[in-house]
Amino acid sequence: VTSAASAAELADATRDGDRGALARLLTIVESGGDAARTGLAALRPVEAAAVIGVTGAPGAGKSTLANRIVERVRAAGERVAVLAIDPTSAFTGGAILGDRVRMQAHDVDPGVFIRSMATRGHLGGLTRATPQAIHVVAAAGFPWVVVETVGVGQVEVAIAGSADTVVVVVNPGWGDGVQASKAGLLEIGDVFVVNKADRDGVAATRHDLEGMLALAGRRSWTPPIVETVATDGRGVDDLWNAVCAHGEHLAVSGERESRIAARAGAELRGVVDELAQRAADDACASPRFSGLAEGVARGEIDPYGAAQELLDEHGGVR
Ligand SMILES: Nc1nc2c(ncn2[C@@H]2O[C@H](COP(=O)(O)OP(=O)(O)OP(=O)(O)O)[C@@H](O)[C@H]2O)c(=O)[nH]1
Ligand SMILES: [Mg+2]
Repeated sequence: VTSAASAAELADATRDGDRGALARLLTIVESGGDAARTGLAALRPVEAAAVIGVTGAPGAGKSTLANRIVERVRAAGERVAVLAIDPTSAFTGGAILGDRVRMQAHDVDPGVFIRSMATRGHLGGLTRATPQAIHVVAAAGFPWVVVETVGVGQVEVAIAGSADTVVVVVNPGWGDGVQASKAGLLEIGDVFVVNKADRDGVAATRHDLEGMLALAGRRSWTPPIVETVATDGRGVDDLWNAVCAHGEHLAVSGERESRIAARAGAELRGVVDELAQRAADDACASPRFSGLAEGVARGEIDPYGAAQELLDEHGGVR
């Protein structure tokens, strides 16, 4: 357990560009609790980073494309952090190792910081931890953040959806467009990428996407569809141009503020969840818990009444 004082020290060191401190602070932020609270308080205020979400089915080429985006940001002379969020990694460890190996080219570049966010089975905690990790890397001097999430499951899709620019990656063939629509990715995509365009079925997949996007109705921004071969870099200029065009759109439409607010909303919701969970844990650790449980078992008290007594005893959520 890291003390509150050292979390504040880590925050100072992080602001001064200490990468080790940054890594440790991110671990604290993942865990939540008082140390996270102190560390984040010591970091603020931080100018919001430009966040690019990259999402899509497992194996679609998200990491390879994220790598390409990192190259473009670096070519523009800006510093960039990558947060790779993989819900399965806690169990296999394999995907993250693969990401690290693939992204190794950037590991020697001080302008790039790569971090795998471990979920350790607490997927819900990522709703809070991801926006907070974005604050932390922004404070450490990375104005660009690429967030990679697998586009399956509500939490991952919500995390991807609160980026400033959401890049949805599909592949040709296998009805990927339909998969994307089922996962709720059509609604959140600002730029669609048909990656692995070296394979058959690109035109059909583009056609599917166009049809489904048209059905989804008009928005103030019409999401472009670009074709890439992430492995050899083909089409990556188109992707980067589309991302930059969307950034322009966010700036002129004022939509960037609403994206930032949406991210803050997700963070706030996550913190409320964390505090409520902690209050529940405290209440159930009460010495009165087992007695009340016996009362419920004997039918002497209803479970809601018993729960209320436990929560009242602890004065609610602190
Ligand atoms: N043929 C071909 N293969 C690609 C392309 N892009 C990526 N790949 C390969 O597809 C595999 C998966 O790529 P990743 O970038 O790891 O995909 P991912 O979506 O990050 O995968 P997960 O994080 O495991 O969900 C790797 O073997 C890549 O080399 C492409 O455009 N064409
Ligand atoms: Mg990946």
